[in-house]
Amino acid sequence: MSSKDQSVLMCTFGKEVHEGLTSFPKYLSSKYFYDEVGDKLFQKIMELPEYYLTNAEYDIFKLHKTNILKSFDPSKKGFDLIELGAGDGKKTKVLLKELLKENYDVTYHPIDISKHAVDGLVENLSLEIPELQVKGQIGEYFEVLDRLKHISSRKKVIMVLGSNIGNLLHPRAIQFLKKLNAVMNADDEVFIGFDQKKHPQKVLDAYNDQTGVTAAFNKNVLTRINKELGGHFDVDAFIHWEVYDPESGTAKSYLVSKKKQTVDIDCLELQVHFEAWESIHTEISQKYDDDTVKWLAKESGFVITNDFTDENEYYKNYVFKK
Ligand code: AVJ
Repeated sequence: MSSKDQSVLMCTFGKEVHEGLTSFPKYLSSKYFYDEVGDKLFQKIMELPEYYLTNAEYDIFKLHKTNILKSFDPSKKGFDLIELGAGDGKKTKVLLKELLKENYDVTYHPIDISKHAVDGLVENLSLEIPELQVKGQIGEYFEVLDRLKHISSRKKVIMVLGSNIGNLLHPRAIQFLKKLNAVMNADDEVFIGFDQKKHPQKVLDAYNDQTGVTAAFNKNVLTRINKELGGHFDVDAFIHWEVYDPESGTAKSYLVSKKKQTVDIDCLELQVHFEAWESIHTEISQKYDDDTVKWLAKESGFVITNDFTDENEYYKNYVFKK
């Protein structure tokens, strides 16, 4: 990334923090969780017993890898596998190893908003699967889509795993899927994970673990404001709070101020006032059912051609085509 890109990203961060913390009710975007510390905390989340999503998707890959790959490239003509929000690529490696074993001709393009994650993954793959062709890219979902069009003239399979789409409210999810649709050719497909509705307690536990890793992850956005924007948040003056609405399927995370307080953010020349028990909304993690996914696909010009689930049916991966 050039230093210009970096300063643009930094300015967007400052602008959005200003916007969110001067709004009522206050909010911050969950995309800012992921700095170096946030990446590590998210990796710890994925190892938590309560955070069933990662294992469920991992199980789907283990269970259905042969059929998943068949759906990607049935006649082994070669294709480009693009992963949006690749992170540490742990689950994807199951597929990547199988792809090579079965002699598919593939180039893997992991894309992530975190430079740290992309660099780490590319390095790790060069050691663990040296035969694999890898081209990492850094960027945000919406912005990176424009670059995808020109990635190659072969078939493209675009993966969005981890129920990452769940961070978007339905209208923005549709906007995102429409944009994906627009850069795809008739033959291309999307392989996308949607966490399913389930016992509300199971969802709540996943986002409010016993050991407090999720709380630390949520609070890290305040630490990041301290580090990058000269903020003076005392993170212990906030609690992590999770709610889940079984009707809408929306899990929401908040940071709640334990007291009336004023926090300076030097670089923004901003003083943020909190009433006692005032909240900052920081994340949504949407849960789905088949009808909702069908509706999202239809609204964005896709049809569902296949789906794969784990034995508990906690989680589903769907294949979308134009
Ligand atoms: C990476 C967005 C899928 O919402 O489940 C985990 C992030 N937040 N614990 C999710 C997250 C709190 C995660 N996604």
